Amino acid sequence: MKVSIIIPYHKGEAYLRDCLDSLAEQTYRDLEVIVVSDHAPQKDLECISEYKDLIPIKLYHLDDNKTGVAAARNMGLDVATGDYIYFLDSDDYLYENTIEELVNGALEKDDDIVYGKKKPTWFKRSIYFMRLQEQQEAQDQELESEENELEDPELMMEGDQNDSDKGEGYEILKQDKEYLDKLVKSEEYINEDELTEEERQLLKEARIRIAYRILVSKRKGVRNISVLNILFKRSFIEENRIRFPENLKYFSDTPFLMEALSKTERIKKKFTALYVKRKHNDAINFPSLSQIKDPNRFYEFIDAYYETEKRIPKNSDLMIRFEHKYITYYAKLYAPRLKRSKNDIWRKDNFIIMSKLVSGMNHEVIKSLRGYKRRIIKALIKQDINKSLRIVKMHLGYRKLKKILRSKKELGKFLYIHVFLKKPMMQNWILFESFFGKNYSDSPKYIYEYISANMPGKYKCIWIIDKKGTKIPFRHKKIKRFSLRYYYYLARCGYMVFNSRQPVWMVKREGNVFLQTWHGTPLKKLVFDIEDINSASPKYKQQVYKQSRAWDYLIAANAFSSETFKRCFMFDNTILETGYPRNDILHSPNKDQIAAIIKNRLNIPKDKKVILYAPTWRDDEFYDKGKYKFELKLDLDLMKQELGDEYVVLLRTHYFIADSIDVQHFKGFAYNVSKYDDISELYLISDILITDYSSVFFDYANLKRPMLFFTYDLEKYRDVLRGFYIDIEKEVPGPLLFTTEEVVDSIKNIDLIEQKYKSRYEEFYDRFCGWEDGQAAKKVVESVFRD
Ligand code: C2G
Repeated sequence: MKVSIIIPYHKGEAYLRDCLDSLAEQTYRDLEVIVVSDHAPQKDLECISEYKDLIPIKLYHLDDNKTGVAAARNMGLDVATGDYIYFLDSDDYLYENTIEELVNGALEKDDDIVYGKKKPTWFKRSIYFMRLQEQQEAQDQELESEENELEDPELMMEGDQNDSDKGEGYEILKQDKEYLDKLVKSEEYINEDELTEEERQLLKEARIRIAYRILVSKRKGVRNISVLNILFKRSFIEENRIRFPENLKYFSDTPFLMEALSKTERIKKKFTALYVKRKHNDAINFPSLSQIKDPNRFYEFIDAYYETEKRIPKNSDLMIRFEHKYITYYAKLYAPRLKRSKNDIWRKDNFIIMSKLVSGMNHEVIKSLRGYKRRIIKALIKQDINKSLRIVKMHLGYRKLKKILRSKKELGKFLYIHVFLKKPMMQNWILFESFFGKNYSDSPKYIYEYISANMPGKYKCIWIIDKKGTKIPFRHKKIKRFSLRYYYYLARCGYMVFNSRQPVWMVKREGNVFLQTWHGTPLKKLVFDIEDINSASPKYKQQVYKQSRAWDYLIAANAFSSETFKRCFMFDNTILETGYPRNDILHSPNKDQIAAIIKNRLNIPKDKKVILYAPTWRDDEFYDKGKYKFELKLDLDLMKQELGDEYVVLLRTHYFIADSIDVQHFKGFAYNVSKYDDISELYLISDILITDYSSVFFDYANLKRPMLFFTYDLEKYRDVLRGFYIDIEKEVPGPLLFTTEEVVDSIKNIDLIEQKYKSRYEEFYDRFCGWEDGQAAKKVVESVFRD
């Protein structure tokens, strides 16, 4: 049984490779892969020939006068010779047994259609399967412990009882819809030979009903209805001449699938066949069809309805369900736009076109509607646009109110937009934030102190600080992030000095000056330089793009940062090439006195030298959004034993880390300084730095003191998670170490290490610290606060 796999291809070679790799690894081998190029670049297509020895692959080209997924898939259908057809998108990939599962499913009862399950992801293949394996291992461990529990005789008995319960009422005779639906959903094998004709008919209807529910009605909106991960018998498609409507760009799957559902006699669910649907993470430069914002989408939405209506019988069960779906989608998505859209022509069009469409629908459908949907559709039929507007307004207002009453953040945002933004902006108010309000630190701190010391009284300074009791010098106001006052100041301050991203919903006001200091020389690839983002949502690039449009100034600590920021943020406002204000303290003439004070404050014995361990966070180890795990891989026992006489160790986790390291057993040797506000002050008191892939080493280098790199997971971090801008093995000014023994050994021989890395350190210093002269805050303030 040959399966023809049809892949339309337009662009995205890296994605296509993942896709073809997954085909080359299919356990089912009787394949015919048909790639239809929709005017793809020649150089991309060359990669296809590399797969010729691995899979039977053929390349076709759409004619010059044709374009789009629908036309490409139709061409694939015309040239396919397999017994089955399977549509695959060039940016997605499969599990190795996907096709085998589907074919086995189809062969059981000679089905026309067998559909599997889709798994959304934004990971490339290597990471996706790596994670899956990790999850599987964790699950296996859990299962093992559950199995142990099962040995309890009482639990065993309970299990037995359940099984015998299942036997009852197991026949199809019950003719109960719900029961049948459950049966179909369970994918249980049913011996149809033992059924009566009537029962068989009922079962068939249940199968189509479930398929419709899964493939159409459960899909969010109409645009997610898709033919992906469905095996179609080719003779079924050809006998019914089912094709994609080529005039549709976004919704061409809908009429095709609906027609197939209405004509099939034999359809089956096979959820063991999995399809990985990849979400694109760069909606700015490489949007997927669903990420494109196109006002024509509405007209297509309408066309797709008529196209479907043409293909399936009026008043059929399927059509009635489909009409429901359309009404729901319209009420949820397009009706609200009657209010939101500023385009009058579109609004009228929207109204008239939809009212015509609804008028042609089955009356029972309209009658069965309730609440908001009923009111809006009735107004549509009466062609009363003003009434519709009122209904939509009421509906949206009510929803908003519910949201506001449920969450303080929503209330804050509401006041921000409707009240605070309406008040005048204050040109002499400055809002400061460092690491999302976690502490008083980083460049915003040094800029604030410079302004306060040198321009007293000129500005009102407001700090976003979450931690109670944070000590901040000079006159200022403290507010908590996401408190009502936070929204108030976010709306009214003329200046903002932030070291990380601001909220996406923040409105850039006319005349507002936003100084983004950022928080490190980039080592890990950022935003548009990341090919596959791994722990951020697919919205990451889109959001950072929007946020960075609001930044008027961005600080670069060195020429490398300056170049990188321009590219990775697609930034074209002013870059301040001044060095980092946060590093001024490292060049301060009285840094030794400052260090003595800090050492004293932290109760660190004066006679001990200090090792600072400051690792970064890991994209793939987290509990929840922004809450990352950290497992200490340094053996503190060994370190204390070997180094305790001469050194103490300061442990400093990244601000994203939620775990707290327990140092109780290491009193007098290990100190947890993760909550200490300002890491620059910790650099000052440290004699040696141990770090990994954190930008801390760019800053610490200003002190020219020795650095060690504890990179126990280098391969994973560099090759799989993010990718680095510099070659960490060749360019960092210290050794890469993989065990505590190596770390201890290096510390014992720190003089030798310093000598060995001397020239590399000098090069590194010139490249990344050359601009730093202790005057960065002054230079920044003079450029930004000029008035
Ligand atoms: N940091 C810290 N403690 C650590 C690690 C980092 O206080 N254990 C602070 C340092 O100021 C550091 C900054 O957080 O410069 C950024 O930390 P990175 O580890 O480099 O990680 P990330 O937040 O991903 O920022 O352009 C810079 C990049 O965005 C990296």
